[in-house]
Formats: sequence, C-alpha cells, structure tokens
Amino acid sequence: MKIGIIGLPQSGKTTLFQLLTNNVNTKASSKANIGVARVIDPRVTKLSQIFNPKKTTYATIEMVDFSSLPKGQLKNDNPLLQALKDVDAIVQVIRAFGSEPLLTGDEDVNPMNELAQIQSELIVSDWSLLETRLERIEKERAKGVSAAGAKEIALLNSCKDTLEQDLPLWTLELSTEEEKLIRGYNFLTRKPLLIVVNVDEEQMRQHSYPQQGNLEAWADERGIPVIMISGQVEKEISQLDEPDRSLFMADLGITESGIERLSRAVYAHLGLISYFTVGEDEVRAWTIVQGTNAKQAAGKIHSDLERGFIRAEVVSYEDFINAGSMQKAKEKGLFRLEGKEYVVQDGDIISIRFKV
Ligand SMILES: Nc1nc2c(ncn2[C@@H]2O[C@H](COP(=O)(O)OP(=O)(O)O)[C@@H](O)[C@H]2O)c(=O)[nH]1
Ligand SMILES: [Mg+2]
Repeated sequence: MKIGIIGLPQSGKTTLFQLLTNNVNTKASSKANIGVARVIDPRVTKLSQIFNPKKTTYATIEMVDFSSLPKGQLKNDNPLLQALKDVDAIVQVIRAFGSEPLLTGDEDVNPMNELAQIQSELIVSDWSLLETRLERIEKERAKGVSAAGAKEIALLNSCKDTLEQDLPLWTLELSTEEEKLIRGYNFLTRKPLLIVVNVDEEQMRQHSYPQQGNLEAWADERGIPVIMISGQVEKEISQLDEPDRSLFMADLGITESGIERLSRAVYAHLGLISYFTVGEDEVRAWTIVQGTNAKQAAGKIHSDLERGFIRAEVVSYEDFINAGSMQKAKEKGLFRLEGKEYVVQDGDIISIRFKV
C-alpha cells in the first residue's frame, strides 16, 4: 500500500515523512521522496514480548513525500502527477502553526485556504485529463475508429460535470461496472483522502487551531478523517526514551503518538485490518482488506499456502492475551478451526494448515 503526502510548501510534509519513515536524512528536493513507514501496532510489540522471536515484522506502508505542488503544476505532463496517480490514498498536510506570511498569499495561517488550493489542484488535474480524453474520443468517433462505448462516454461526461461543480469524483456513486470503466484513469479525486493538520505544541495542548470548526465541518460532511499532529512534538517524542516519553505525552494529554494515530486512521479509512502469525522464528503483522477470507489471507503469506489451503487455526488476539499462553488458549477451547470461507477478523492470530 502506498500513501502520497501532498500540501503547500512549508506545511510540514517532509517533517511528517521523516517521522513516519525514520528517515532523518531526507533533503528537500524537487523530486518525490519515497520511504517505508512501520505501522506501529502495540499488539505486535506485545506478541513479540511473549514469543521472543528471532524476528519481529510490523506491517509497513510505503510513503511518498511529494515536493510541493505549485499552482497549475499537476495540469502538465508532470512526473509528479504520474507518481501521484500510483498511490492508494492521499494525505494532505495543512499548516496551522506559526504566523509567518505563507504561500497561500495570506498574512496568517489559513487552513481552509490551503485545503481549497490543493483540492482545487486535484480537481483541475482530473478535469484536464478528462477533457483531453473526451476530445480524443470525439476525434476518433468522427473517423469511426473509437473504441469507447456510449456508456463510457456518458460516464466520462458526468465525471466532468461533477468536477465542473467543484466536486471531487468520490462524491459520485458508481456501479461496479462504472467503477471498472474509470479505474484505469486513476483519478486523483477518486482516491481516499485524509487530512493532517500540523499544529504547534501549544495548539496541541489546547486541542485547537485557527478555523478548526470550519475545517472539521468540511471534513465531517465528506467523511474525511482529520488528524491533528505536531511535527515539532512528534520529533521530541521520537527522540525520548521511556519513561520520559510517556511522561511528556501524558503532560500533553495524549496517549498515542501522532504517527500511531495516523496509521490507525489510514487503516480505518481504507478498510484495512491486520492479522498475525506468531512463533519462535517470527512474529508478524499482515495487512488485508476487511472481508478477506482465510484462503486469500493465506495467499498473502505465500501462494502455496493459498493453493494448498486446508484449514486455518485461529485465536483472537484478545482471547490469546486473556488466556496467557497458546497452551491455555487451546485448553480453554479458544482455538477455532476455520475453513477457506472464514472471514478473517482484525487481530486474528492465524496458523495455516496446507498441503501442496
Ligand atoms: N513550529 C513548528 N515547525 C514545524 C512543524 N512541522 C514542520 N515545521 C517546520 O516548518 C518548516 C517546513 O517544514 P517541511 O517539513 O520542510 O515542509 P514541506 O515544505 O511541506 O516539506 C521546517 O522549517 C520545519 O522544521 C511543527 O509542527 N511546528
Ligand atoms: Mg518538503
């Protein structure tokens, strides 16, 4: 899974990227920075303490830090745009800290304006793609060589209408068939969106920042998660060891780092869950889409496990922790033998029986 971080210059994208990926050497550059973020899951940490395996593997998310997107840049055949088309979700970072004049052209921080500017860049980008495509289809039809069917053309036109009303394409309710027809376009405004508001320490303590009400109302209406993070505070948290770390966080009134909150929000918004495999060799988290069955989930580990799938031995994380050990969990009958159609649940600890 790949997440693209976008936003105006100086909003804190690179800072966030560095925190997420532990990549402190990233330089500001005109290209996109790519890194891998570990999804901090306390359950994996706990399982690792219990099994003491040779290796502990957290789930990961590939992060792309897009250098800032100046006005109009996404309209062109920009390599950045190509890279952005490739992500599974977009995180827009918005600056709420500081009071220096900003690139929004405002005298003070203006989160709503930052939001509007970037969102309109995305809309314009999709719109120009559609316009080019529709023009080409028209020319081809005039020559009688267009492969595009009437359904596709009608759909593309309704997409264009939507964008012309200044609405992102995820506001369109599409049938599975329509969804298939436009999948290849990789429209930016059809990708899941999350918003990170970058605040300073004081704002974090107060739980407030300029225009918070407006921003949250905007996001609520659209079902978009808003995560308040302070790049500055996160940096400090990441540099502290226990118990100072917990003390500092308690002082701020938070129990989870912003990075943890962000990964949880990404999982929830994209409908992702984790299941675990455990043992002396490795404790590992696997990411799957909600609704994945046991056989498909086994395929995440290895195609042989999917092909030769017989049964899955399953115990939930909670049951396992409450029982205290695998042995006790088995004695208490908390282990279940599930078939290939079993829908894997978040936190399932699974062992696959297979034969190839
Ligand atoms: N005070 C404060 N400064 C921050 C915070 N996050 C980032 N910065 C600073 O803001 C500037 C721009 O950050 P950067 O991550 O490079 O922004 P980008 O242009 O969006 O990649 C840098 O000088 C950062 O140190 C924050 O939460 N608080
Ligand atoms: Mg940057």
